[in-house]
Amino acid sequence: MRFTAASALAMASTVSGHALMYGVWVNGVDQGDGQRLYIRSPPNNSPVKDLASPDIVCGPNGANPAPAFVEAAAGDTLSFEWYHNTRDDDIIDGSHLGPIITYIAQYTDGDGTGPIWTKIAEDGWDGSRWAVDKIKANNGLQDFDLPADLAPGQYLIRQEIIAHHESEVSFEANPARGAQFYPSCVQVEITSGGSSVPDQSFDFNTGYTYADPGIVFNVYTFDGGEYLIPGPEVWTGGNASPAPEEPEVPSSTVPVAPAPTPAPGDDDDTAPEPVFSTVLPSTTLVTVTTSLAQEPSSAPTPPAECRRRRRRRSTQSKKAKKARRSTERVVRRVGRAQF
Ligand SMILES: [Cu+2]
Repeated sequence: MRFTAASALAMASTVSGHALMYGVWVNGVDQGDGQRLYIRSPPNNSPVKDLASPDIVCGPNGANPAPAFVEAAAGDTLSFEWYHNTRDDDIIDGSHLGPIITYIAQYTDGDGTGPIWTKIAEDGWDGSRWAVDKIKANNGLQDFDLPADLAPGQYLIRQEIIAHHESEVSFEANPARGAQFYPSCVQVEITSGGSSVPDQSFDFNTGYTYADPGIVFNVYTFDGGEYLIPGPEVWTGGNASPAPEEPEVPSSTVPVAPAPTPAPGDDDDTAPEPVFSTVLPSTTLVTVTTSLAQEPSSAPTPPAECRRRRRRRSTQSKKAKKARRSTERVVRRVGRAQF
């Protein structure tokens, strides 16, 4: 488009709420700025809304491989870090309520279109907060665990924020509105793991539709009940049984249940929503938020790292070993550079 004063104004106002991915943490260790290095970063923080577009998969720059990969092992905890205009700012406008969903695919140099994706994590509405509320309170970090039995190799991991502030109508019916997708594809090399290969064959251009109640969704009239996260169920191929790796978890730590447990009584329709696994981390995060209140948004990296470490204390013993191991992990140049 031609750049005019009018379009500059339009952009200045519309850019205000959006989000971009900055980088990746592996077991609590910052892997550094990954933009255009190991992330196929879009040119700006604007959303994608057209479900028929290849951009819905990895964004407008999704067909251009980045020069590097982040290294991790199966079972590692990854944190994808988002921001609004500068790192550690307000992350995303508070109006942009919605879920954060994470998918994986075998690595491709292509744009990610086609039936290649498998959902490995999702975070929607937990009965009181949206996933977006939580990353805003968590310095932009969205945590998820890699499947414990994931096979080694190169992958794309796609995480998206879906913002619902204009999604009471579909983009198809009104291109001025519609759900806003912020997809970001990270190049990851799994250096060690098991033998499970993700196999859901999900295709965003056909699997996400405007008939999906989790896509065309009115967040303003939402009754606070159940929100149906778009896409397939989370793949459990690598996690069918819990990994037998935690002899050192203190008894005060609440064990992570493999699945929500049915409420014992099941006799009261007005009872709170089922407790999802996301509730535990969110309680931890609230504490941290208050202690962060006066941190300047331009704080240098070391304090930021301290803050994040504190947040993880509940799982510290479990993660400590891994964190040490991953300290030496660096982004490694792999394969052909494509410039
Ligand atoms: Cu926005």
